[in-house]
Amino acid sequence: MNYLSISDIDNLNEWVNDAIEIKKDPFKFQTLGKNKTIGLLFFNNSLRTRLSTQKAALNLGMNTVVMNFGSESWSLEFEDGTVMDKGKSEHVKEAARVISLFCDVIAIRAFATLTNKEKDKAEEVLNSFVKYASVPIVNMECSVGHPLQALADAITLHENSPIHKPKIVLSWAPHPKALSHAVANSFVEMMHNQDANFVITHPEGYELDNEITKETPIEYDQNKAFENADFIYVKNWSSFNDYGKVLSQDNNWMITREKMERTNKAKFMHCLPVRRNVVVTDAVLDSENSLVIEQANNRTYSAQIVLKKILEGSHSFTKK
Ligand code: AN0
Ligand code: CP
Repeated sequence: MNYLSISDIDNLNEWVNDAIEIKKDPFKFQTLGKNKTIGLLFFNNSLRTRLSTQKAALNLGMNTVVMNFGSESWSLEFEDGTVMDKGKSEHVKEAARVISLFCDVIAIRAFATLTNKEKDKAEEVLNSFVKYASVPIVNMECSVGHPLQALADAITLHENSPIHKPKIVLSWAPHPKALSHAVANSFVEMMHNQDANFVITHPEGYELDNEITKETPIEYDQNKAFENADFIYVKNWSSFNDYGKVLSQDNNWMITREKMERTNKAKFMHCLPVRRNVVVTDAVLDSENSLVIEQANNRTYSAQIVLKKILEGSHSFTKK
């Protein structure tokens, strides 16, 4: 029973509706998590994921423990059969089994290296915990996906949907540092389970993994893509084909008020954290059409529905 990717959601519409119900009465299932502990393991920084997942667990009556693996724990070895005579102090084989003694659910954040495509695709950290832990695992963003974010985005889309079938645009925007594909990938996978007119727009060379995008239309002209859009979902990612490279920082791709005026009064979405006046201008981010704070708010309810289903054991998650 794990929550590792969007494919672990058996019925997106049902989960979104359940999450909206929980949002109305967040403490309704306070006894479900009594005497259960979730351990949140961070190999990378976080604001929203760390606090909202704890909040979700607390709402369900669970206890929470958190550990930063970058600074607080022993550095872990993941390779099988290595002679551990260098920097790594402990093997994940022991660590995962020991953490399973203290925690009933383990949630993990381990970003892509963006230097080794094959290694990133293998999801060494997440999959090692799936293999060696004896409790359910929740993905708090791995190399290829961020399914808690995409579920929160599905809730936010549902709450703000127009009466007609919406046009939803995933737009790349510039950023000075190489960022991962995880948020964009899970958003695309989630969109495949939605009834929408979905388009991706990015400069040439920024194609996402076509095993994930499949038949999704790509429009290389951002202005054209924005025409008649109801939602503009913005994210930077580095090149996938030229793996982890920043090919362009062209600020013509930044989201501005002028661009938003081409849309059908579209709502602006971003997972946060966002760099102001690099990815999007102040005017757009501060406008009434920005949903970014509500997206962050829905992180609690996306985590809560996932944890509720794990605690109830009522759902056939990825089998261990
Ligand atoms: C991360 C990313 O792009 O994956 C986390 C987003 C939720 N963002 C940054 O590192 C700025
Ligand atoms: N959106 C998101 O996951 O934010 P954090 O990186 O702050 O957790």
